[in-house]
Amino acid sequence: MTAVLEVQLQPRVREFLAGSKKLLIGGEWVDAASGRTFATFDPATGEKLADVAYGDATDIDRAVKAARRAFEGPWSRMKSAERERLIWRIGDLLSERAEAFGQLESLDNGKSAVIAQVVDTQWSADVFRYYAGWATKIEGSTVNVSMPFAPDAEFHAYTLREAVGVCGQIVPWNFPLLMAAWKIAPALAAGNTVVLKPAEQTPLTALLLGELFEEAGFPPGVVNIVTGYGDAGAALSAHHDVDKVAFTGSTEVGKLVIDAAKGNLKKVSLELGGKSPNIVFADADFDLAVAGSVNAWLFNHGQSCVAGTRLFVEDKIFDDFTAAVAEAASQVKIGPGLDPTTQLGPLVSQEQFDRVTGYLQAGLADGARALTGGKRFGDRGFFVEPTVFVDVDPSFSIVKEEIFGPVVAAMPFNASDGIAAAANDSEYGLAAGIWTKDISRAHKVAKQLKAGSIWVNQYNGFDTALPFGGYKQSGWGRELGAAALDLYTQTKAVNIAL
Ligand code: TXE
Repeated sequence: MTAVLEVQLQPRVREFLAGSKKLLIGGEWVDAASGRTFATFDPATGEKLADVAYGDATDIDRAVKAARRAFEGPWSRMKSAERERLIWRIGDLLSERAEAFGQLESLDNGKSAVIAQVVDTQWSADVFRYYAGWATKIEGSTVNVSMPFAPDAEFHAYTLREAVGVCGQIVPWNFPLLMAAWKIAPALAAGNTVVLKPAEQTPLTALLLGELFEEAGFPPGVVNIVTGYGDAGAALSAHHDVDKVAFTGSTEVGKLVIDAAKGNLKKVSLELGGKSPNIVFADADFDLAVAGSVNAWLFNHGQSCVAGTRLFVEDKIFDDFTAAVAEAASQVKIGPGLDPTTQLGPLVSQEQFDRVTGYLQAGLADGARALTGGKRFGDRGFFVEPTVFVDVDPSFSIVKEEIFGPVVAAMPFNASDGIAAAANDSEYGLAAGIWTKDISRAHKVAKQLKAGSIWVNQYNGFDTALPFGGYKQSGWGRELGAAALDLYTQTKAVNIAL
């Protein structure tokens, strides 16, 4: 971090960075049982930002016990209207402190502080407020029962929707605060307690969020936060007193979570990788589609599970369109997230930088041509140039695999051949974009695509009320909207003989 940028930090961020970063277990900030810590880094410089408690399986067990005590105790006795008030308060506190959260997220993750404030933090606040509203609206139903083998008997039957119990939640580093909000808010609204395991690359905003639960007046142990590495995530997935595990991360680790969860058959929801198609027809509004397509693969530096990284462009406009996309991408301002003029920050870590630059080399070695970019940016920090590849084949790794960086592979298509088969030619199925003025074609293609979210004449069109999740190897279950409550409730049928 340069001295110039350092002076811009909010007092709360300075104070937080200077203080010790412990685990939140049972309402107390505690060291890891082992006493160990690990470092988190500023990706704009590669320099150490802070040391954080290194939670492991022992700490996960302590946190699960605290979550169980809270679940069986004060939290289950609390009226839903009171839960609603507490969860809403988290939303308000996040909004009030959005600038500090944005700065801290920017320092830890590398993304623009402005985006982290306006998108990550304010949306997280909205997510808490949205699910606060649901706390008082989760209902069962009465059911007509007519048992054929007891024709003269009468029954009164109904369903109860109950909390699942203790929920383990494992989140990644691309949207550290937002992913925590997506998971914690619906879990609390449905009456569960939580053990959150943030990503080792970006543990800081989860800890700052942890402070808000005490301030808002939550009973101790309702939300527990254990910072650490994959071994802590594995211990949480395997723990026999955890009733549900929710995971966002790589498909590879998602499969490990399923295996670990088998021991007590805990419920599992997964939000995994993607290689989303973004389809531009020749009749689309050209300028809108160019801007939207750049946003589709470049937002969050391409470190987004929904990134539209397979750009299919109708052959008639392919050369003009890809040239315009490359030109727009080459104009993007690259720099540290704390600089308010920055549009593209560094990748999150050395590991991710190596991974993405490895794909750039693989693409070029396979014979792809970079219309712009193709290498690292500068010689310090984890910056990579936005890269538009053409002359690609579906067999190339840059077309098949999730890169999670600012890299797009563009391919022409002939509209009379249809586009669904090529677009669906992926093991993933998270999202897709369609750009056309022909509304009937938009509906037809939307129906043909195997993906959980379809955006027409826009990309990244998220809303808290809209369910989000993947087809195929992009995941299990749906987060956001009312759908997320299905992940965090179970149904009990009560049948009374009258
Ligand atoms: O993910 P991991 P990584 C993809 C993206 C990226 C790649 C690797 O392609 O390049 O994954 O990223 C915890 N049991 N996505 O290695 O390892 C880990 O500590 C339980 C897509 O960072 O999956 C972290 O908290 N948990 C994705 C979380 O899992 C384990 C977002 C995610 O880390 C564990 C991130 C284990 N055995 C990466 N091992 C998306 N869907 O948005 C690690 N973890």
